[in-house]
Amino acid sequence: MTITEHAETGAVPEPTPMDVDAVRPSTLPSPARPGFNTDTVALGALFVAMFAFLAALVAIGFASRAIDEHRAVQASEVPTAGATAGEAVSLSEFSISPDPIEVGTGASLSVTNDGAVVHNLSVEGQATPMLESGDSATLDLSKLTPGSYTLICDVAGHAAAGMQAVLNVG
Ligand SMILES: [Cu+2]
Repeated sequence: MTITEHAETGAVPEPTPMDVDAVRPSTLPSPARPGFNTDTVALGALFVAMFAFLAALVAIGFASRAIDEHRAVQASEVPTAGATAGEAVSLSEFSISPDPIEVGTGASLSVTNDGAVVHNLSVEGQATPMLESGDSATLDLSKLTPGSYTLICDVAGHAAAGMQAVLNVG
């Protein structure tokens, strides 16, 4: 009876120190594990930081590419505006068409005499040579600042007869 009691009582206190010992080893390595975990986390954070840095570089690369492409588009739009430089103008009896004529600064006009008699095109002291029927010439407008001008034919009486057109620059 007493043996079994001892055994029982002995068996009861024994697991308690075992539990304490079981707890102690687990608590002892656990401070060490957080040490490992901290390093692992630090390494992980470093990798994440490096990845983020690389991703940022790639993003910057794409952004600068996008800017370059945008600039390229803008640059290609400039010659398109320049295409207006050679805007076709037709002379006839007795009109200048189109009217009005809209151009950007630095533009020029591609003038053709579609009439039967001699005509020219003149604005602010700039003029094409006298053009025979069917002839063409370029009228340089690069000296004109933005504003509204009147194009005329210099042949006597032609402007009064209707050979006038509004030229808007800018
Ligand atoms: Cu004329």
